[in-house]
Amino acid sequence: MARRLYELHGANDLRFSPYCWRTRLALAHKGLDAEYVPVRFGEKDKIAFSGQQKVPVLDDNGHVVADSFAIARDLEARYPSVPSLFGGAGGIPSTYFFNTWCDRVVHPAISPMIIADLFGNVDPRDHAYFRKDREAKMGRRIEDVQVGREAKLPVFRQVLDPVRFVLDKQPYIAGDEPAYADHILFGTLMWPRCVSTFELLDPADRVWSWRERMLDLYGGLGRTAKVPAAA
Ligand SMILES: N[C@@H](CCC(=O)N[C@@H](CS)C(=O)NCC(=O)O)C(=O)O
Repeated sequence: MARRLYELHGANDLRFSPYCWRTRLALAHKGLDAEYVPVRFGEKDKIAFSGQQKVPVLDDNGHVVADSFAIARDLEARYPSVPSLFGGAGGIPSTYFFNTWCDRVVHPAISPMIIADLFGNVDPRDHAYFRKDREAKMGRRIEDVQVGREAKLPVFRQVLDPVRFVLDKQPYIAGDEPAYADHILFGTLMWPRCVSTFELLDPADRVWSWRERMLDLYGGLGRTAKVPAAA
């Protein structure tokens, strides 16, 4: 048996799923090794054993959990003696709020600025599925959504203001040390980084400096991730 993380796989070995990044960091934080199993959008059969259709899925020696937040909670419960992801059980509900805020507020602010770049880095075998699915949800052609993205940057940066405020008082979102709240937003920001050369953050922003520190954690897990070649 082994510990396996099933995660989304794009063209040219790019791994850009924000949720899979969260789980990668959660595993690294706890010092747990995993074998990474690439899954394309069109390979739902590979994760059928999990009873649902999305990645990440963690199969920990036959113990199967899907959904990044559920995986983090599960790792915390089953590996309590290694560094905590939540700073104790009391940290789970507030971290869940932060997870929900990232998914429901930060992701929609990023998506229109990178969706065509993302499409360009989806495995070509998944292009038809991805276009049909996303264009049905957005009601527009993928290429049209990204046009004029520079004008959307100020709104996105404004959205991150609560994070900026907190990082003025403490080095990490979770406090003095990084924990799962940091992995959540970092995963969110790895998604554009792994598909686009369009920079969302200003180097003068303390969110940028935080991301720099996060990129170097766990042996440079984020820093060494494959990113698209500059145009
Ligand atoms: N709430 C889930 C969301 C997982 C999710 O949406 N995963 C995407 C990859 S980023 C997926 O598997 N999508 C499959 C599809 O769109 O067909 C989590 O936190 O893990």
